[in-house]
Amino acid sequence: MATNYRFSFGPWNIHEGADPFGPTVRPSVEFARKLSFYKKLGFDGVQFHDDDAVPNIEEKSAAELKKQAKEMKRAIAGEGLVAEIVAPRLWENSKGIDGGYTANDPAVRKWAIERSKRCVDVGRELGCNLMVLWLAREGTYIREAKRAIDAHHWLVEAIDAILAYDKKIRIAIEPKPNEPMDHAYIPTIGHALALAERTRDPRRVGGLIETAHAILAGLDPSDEMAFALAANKLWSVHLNDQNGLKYDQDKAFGAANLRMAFNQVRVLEAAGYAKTGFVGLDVKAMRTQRAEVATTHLSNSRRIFLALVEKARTFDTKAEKQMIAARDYEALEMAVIKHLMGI
Ligand code: 3MF
Ligand code: MG
Repeated sequence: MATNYRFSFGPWNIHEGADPFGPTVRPSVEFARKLSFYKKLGFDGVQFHDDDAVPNIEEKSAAELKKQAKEMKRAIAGEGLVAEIVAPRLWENSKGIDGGYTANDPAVRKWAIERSKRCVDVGRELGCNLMVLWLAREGTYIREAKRAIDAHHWLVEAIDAILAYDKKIRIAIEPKPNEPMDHAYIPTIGHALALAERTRDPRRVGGLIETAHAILAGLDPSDEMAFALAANKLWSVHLNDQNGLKYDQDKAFGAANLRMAFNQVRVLEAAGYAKTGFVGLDVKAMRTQRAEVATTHLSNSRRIFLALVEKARTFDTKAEKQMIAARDYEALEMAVIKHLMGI
């Protein structure tokens, strides 16, 4: 079926299979080789962490950073790809062990903002003005460890500093309720967009919704998306799937909750999302997967998405309207199930 959706993923989605309980099980794939997979798998956009584009970013001079980011732009253009987003990977640096923007230590807060500005610099060279903030360690293991009211002011200050640094940068906050922290300060899109309104330029602050993160918050991902879409603030997505309230699983899109996936596709269709944003995937191959088939989770997710677009477009809207008018939601539910099952 012909659609105008464009797909993206981050290089971290092709990975060695380590988990908290065991080491890597597949060889590392070099960055250039990862790039060579994108088009073959049906993808046009790359989601970058700042240090994917410029390794050891903190040790680089401004000139080196610019040069390397430019080289990366050439490398992706050579593969026919564009950079969709760039994200400061604050959570891997030892300085950010207890958070960056909300760390108790003012020197760490300063570092986190400076690192984010470097990330903006990388994005500029990559031709990308959309920065994703996954606020990984901005939260607490125990509530008494930080002062939450101050933390929320510091988040606004950090975002204001980034917005002031570059007049064109747009920030999409990626909410997640927990993991790695026990309690994250920005657990839902409602929190993210309320925070956005308190910044110096709310028009440049929106959201990215990840399916699994919404499920981890006990919420319906399509309703989270609708909340952001109604405000014109859904600037990217991380589609994947999640089996209940566990660790963040990043399963293939639709693999655990097919009907929920259908409803995410429906809401994106209803909003004409294909015209404005990339369909980003944030999926992990199962650890059991052999190296030669450790990218199929990406092409499968894309295929499931497109199959669900077809399902959304071929749902009998006339019958749907009648069932809604009659308030016969039992019939509507059965019609959805029959349509999804092809019976
Ligand atoms: C964690 C995530 C992250 C972010 C990514 C982009 C590793 O649960 O989803 O993926 O999406 O870092 O900022
Ligand atoms: Mg994500």
